[in-house]
Amino acid sequence: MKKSALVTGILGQDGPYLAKLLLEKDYKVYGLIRRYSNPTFSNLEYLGIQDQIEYVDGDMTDEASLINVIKSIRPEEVYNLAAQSFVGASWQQAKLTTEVNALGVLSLLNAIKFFSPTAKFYQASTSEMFGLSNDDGYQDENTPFHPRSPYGVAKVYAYWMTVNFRESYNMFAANGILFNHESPLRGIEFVTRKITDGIAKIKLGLAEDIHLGNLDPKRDWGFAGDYVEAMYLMLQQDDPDDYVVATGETHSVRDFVEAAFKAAGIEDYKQYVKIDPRYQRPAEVPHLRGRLDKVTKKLGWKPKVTFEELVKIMVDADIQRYKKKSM
Ligand code: NAP
Ligand code: G4F
Repeated sequence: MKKSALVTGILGQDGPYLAKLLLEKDYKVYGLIRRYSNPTFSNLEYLGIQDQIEYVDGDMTDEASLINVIKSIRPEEVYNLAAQSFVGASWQQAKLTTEVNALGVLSLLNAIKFFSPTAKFYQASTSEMFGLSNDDGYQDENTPFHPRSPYGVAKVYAYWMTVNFRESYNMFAANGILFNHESPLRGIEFVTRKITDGIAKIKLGLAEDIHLGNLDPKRDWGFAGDYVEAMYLMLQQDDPDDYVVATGETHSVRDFVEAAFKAAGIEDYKQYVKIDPRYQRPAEVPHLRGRLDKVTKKLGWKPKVTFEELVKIMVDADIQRYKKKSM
């Protein structure tokens, strides 16, 4: 019998990479999708796996739909990747962000507790929970949380609810505290993809500049394809636990801009970048850098793709995409 896994957020960035990994390991993969007037399967198509997933209908804000899904498929593993994941939008849509990212997780945990209590549960927690936390230059599993956005606040709730279900009901519930991870499948509004997409347009004469907010914040950026392996490994352990997943390196947004223009063969980037206050946030997370000792020691996980390789992969993919479109 094949092992079965339910992946929420299957149409996003991480969902397709994780689904591909699980399919390679011979899992039966169910993907949760919500009603949408015009859903896009383009990320699954990009990886060539759109026909290998069994799609199930549900929405994180509709508890009954989650109960129906869990009751009907009783998956052995549940990866909860669904979220309103764009930090910038979370000030405008704080309540929606809370309903999906916090209360939605409670609903899913309850559905599992009642209808598939032995299922192993993965919660997509985030370095945004650290926010403004005091640290020694790194954040790890013991760093206190100080979220800076409604997104971060909602994720802290979901983190603790996951811990609480583990401690209260003896469920296998694990948090992956993932630092920023990117890829050619990254949503276009996130800064890395906005930069690489913008550079591709500039390179091919389709745009003149890129409008960005604050270039000073530092992030620990890795490759999404590496990070889904850590998610999988967390659920293969005998005991549930929480893990930071990161590269241990940090770079500013400015560094990313510079490296991406360089990867596209454009040396003098400054003339193409316009600072636009519309993209600055009411409260910023200035510095993220994860310490990956625990995930390396306990799970044997390490990132494979370097910062420079990641930038190049993304720039090349966007240039190819626009070249294909124009053919
Ligand atoms: P993403 O590309 O934004 O994907 C999120 C997915 O969630 C989308 O497929 C979206 O569906 C789905 N979703 C949103 N609201 C929903 C709802 N009400 N019901 C059901 N599904 C809903 O995010 P990602 O980058 O893959 O990240 C995956 C998870 O990891 C998220 O929870 C994110 O917060 C977390 N995380 C990400 C990073 C990172 O750097 N990428 C780091 C740490 C944690 P639609 O396609 O229908 O919109
Ligand atoms: O790419 P971002 O929007 O990602 P952010 O806010 O770090 O959040 C991402 O990573 C989190 C993990 O730490 C995830 F939990 C979350 O779901 C998401 O995947 O912004 C990165 C930085 C910020 O400091 C932002 O202020 O880039 C800065 N920035 C500067 N100009 C910009 C822009 N961000 C965006 N999106 N657009 C800009 O024009």
